[in-house]
Amino acid sequence: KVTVFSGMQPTSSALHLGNYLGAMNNWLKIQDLVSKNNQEEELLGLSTKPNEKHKLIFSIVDLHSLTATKSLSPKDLQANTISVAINYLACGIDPEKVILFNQSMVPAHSELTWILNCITSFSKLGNMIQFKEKTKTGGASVSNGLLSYPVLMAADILLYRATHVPVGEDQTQHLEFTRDIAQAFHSNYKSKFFPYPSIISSEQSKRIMSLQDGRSKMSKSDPLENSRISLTDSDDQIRLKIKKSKTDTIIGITYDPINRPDISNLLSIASATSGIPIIDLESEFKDKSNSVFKEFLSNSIIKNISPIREKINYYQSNPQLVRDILLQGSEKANKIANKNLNSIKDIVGLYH
Ligand code: AQP
Repeated sequence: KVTVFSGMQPTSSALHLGNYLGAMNNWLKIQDLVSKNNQEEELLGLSTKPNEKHKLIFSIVDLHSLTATKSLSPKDLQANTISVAINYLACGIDPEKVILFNQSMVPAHSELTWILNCITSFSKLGNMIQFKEKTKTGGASVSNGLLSYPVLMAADILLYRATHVPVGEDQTQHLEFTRDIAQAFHSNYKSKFFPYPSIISSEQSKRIMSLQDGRSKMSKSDPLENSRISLTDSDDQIRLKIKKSKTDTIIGITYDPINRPDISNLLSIASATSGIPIIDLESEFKDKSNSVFKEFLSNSIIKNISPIREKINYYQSNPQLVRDILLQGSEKANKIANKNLNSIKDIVGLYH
C-alpha cells in the first residue's frame, strides 16, 4: 500500500517556480495516478494496482517555518499558512482526493518529534548540509529548532508510515536521515513499525536555480525578488524578471550546467514548463539570441502560471472555504496520526 507525504513551509505568502516544478508537479501527477484507481500503472517509480487504497497526505508545515532565521510576525505566519493552502488548491490539489492540512493542527507531529529526538545523534544533526548552509552567517541566533529541523521532518513522514515522499533534490539528505532514524528506532525498540520511505523527484526540475545566480537554488527567503518567479506574479512581472535574468557572454543557447549554469537553468525551466526536451530546445535556439530565447521562456512560464494565478484570486476571495478545508483535513490527519502515535507509545513504553 502506498502512502505519500509531503509539505511546504509557509515562509512566504506565495510558492515559487522551484516549489512548483520541483515538488508540486509531482504531487499533481501522483494525485492523478492514484485517483485513476482502476488500472495498474507505474509513474515516477510508484506503482499502483487496481482498487488499492492509497493515501496522499499534503501539509502546510507551519511548525517548520518557526525555524526561519528571519522570523515571521504571528499575523504574517497565519496569513501565509492560508495563502500557501490557497496556492496548493490553485495548483490543482483536490481535498476530495488527498488529505490537506496544516501541520500544527495535528499535535502528534510535535510528540513524535520528541520521541525521535531522543534517539538522534547530536553530531549527525550538526553535519546536515542545510543546517550548515543556513547557519553560515547565523552566529548566536541559531536555534535548537533549526538544528532539529530534520527530526521534525522525519516525524512528519514516519507519523503516517509514509512510503513515498515527493520533494526537490535539496531534501535528499533529510530523507536519508529519516530512513536512518526509522532504522535506529527499529533497532532500539526491537520493532519494525516504519516503512523506509523513498524520495520521488523529477530529473529535469529537481533543482531550479535562482534567476540571478545559477549556482544557488531558487528560494522563498532569497532577499532578491528578481531571483524567483512567484505563482502570484503578473505576466508583466514574469516577462521583466526573465528579461533581467542572468546569462553569460557566450553566444548561442547551450546546456552546460558546469560552465554555463545560468543559461542551463533557464533551459531546464523552459523544458519543464513547455514539455519540450532540452536537447530539442538547444537545437532550436542554438543560433538565436538570448532575447529570442527569453521571449519563448516567458511565454512558456506564463502559460503555466497565469491559470494558477487566476485560481489563487478566486480562493483569496473565499478564505472561509479554505479554513474549512484545512479543518476537515486536520480531522482526517489527526485520526491516522493519533492511531499511529499510540502504537509508537506502546512500543516505546509510554503510558497513555
Ligand atoms: N529551487 C528549488 N528547486 C526544486 N525544488 C525546490 N523546492 C524548494 N526549492 C526548490 C522544493 O519545494 C518543496 C518545499 O520547500 P520548503 O517550502 O519546505 O522549503 P525549502 O526547501 O527550504 O524551499 P525554499 O523556497 O528555499 O524556502 P525557504 O527559503 O523558506 O527555506 C520541497 O520539496 C523542496 O525540495
